[in-house]
Amino acid sequence: MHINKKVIDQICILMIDRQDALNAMNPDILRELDQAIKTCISDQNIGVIILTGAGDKAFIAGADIKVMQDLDVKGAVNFAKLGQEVTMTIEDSPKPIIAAVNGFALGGGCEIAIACHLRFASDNAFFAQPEVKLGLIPGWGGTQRLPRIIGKGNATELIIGGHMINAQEAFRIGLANKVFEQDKLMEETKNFANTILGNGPDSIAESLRCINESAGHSLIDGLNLEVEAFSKRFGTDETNEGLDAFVEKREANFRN
Ligand code: DAK
Repeated sequence: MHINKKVIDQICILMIDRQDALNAMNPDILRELDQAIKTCISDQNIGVIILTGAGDKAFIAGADIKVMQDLDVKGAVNFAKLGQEVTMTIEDSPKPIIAAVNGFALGGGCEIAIACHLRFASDNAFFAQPEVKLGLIPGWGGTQRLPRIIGKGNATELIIGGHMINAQEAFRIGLANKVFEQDKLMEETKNFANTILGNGPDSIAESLRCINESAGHSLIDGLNLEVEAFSKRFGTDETNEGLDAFVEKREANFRN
């Protein structure tokens, strides 16, 4: 088992723990992560998921290079599809998933981070898509998600340069949402998770769906999707509670 799970007050921390390989992902760990996230999604007692790496050096140092050494074309298709399945499970989660990037997020590790809804980084974090240095290209969605998050120019620079950038640079280009001192990362990430937990769970899920579906849609199709999702909120208990709480000058209680 390489995924440690801890649930406290509706926040689930999933920690990838394979420190002797800087948390590099092999097929077994990918499957384990996929299952762990699916279990969190169906657990009523979990509202936010935080994904991080064990130790103080790495979030995930990439796909396991030793596994890739033995791949033929068919094996590579399967490995790419498995990683892409995990990143889709993450991206499609109706519960927010925050990557707490506590060190190296390289190659497949960066791709898992960019599938998450938010990236909070420690000041010792480094991000890279170094696949071209290995004679590869990103295989778990890097060429598709990175341009959508940081723009085509920045993504191209990272993907064909293959170089590492530090947390501050990642923040500057919009790859990291926030940067914290290393020993504050989990505390600050949990603080933001608690902020999210104060908000309506169905409204959050619908917002994530609209944001995700905006990619690949024309603006007008995206706006229509938003109108549909927005209007469906009306008449629900959650929306009634949110609107009533504001008018009655009290905190909304969405989760009990
Ligand atoms: N895979 C396997 N082992 C890794 C690893 C990785 N990605 N990264 C680190 N390790 C292992 C090292 O081999 C070493 O193991 P031992 O030699 O002790 O057995 C241990 O972790 C500690 O690493 P170092 O001794 O190298 O530690 P340093 O502090 O000196 O350096 C480092 C840290 C992160 C700078 C360095 O380890 C490094 O450069 N690691 C490789 C990072 C990297 O290139 N990551 C991207 C991998 S490529 C696709 C599917 C997927 C992908 C692409 C295509 N298709 C199927 C189409 C994804 C590609 C990638 O992710």
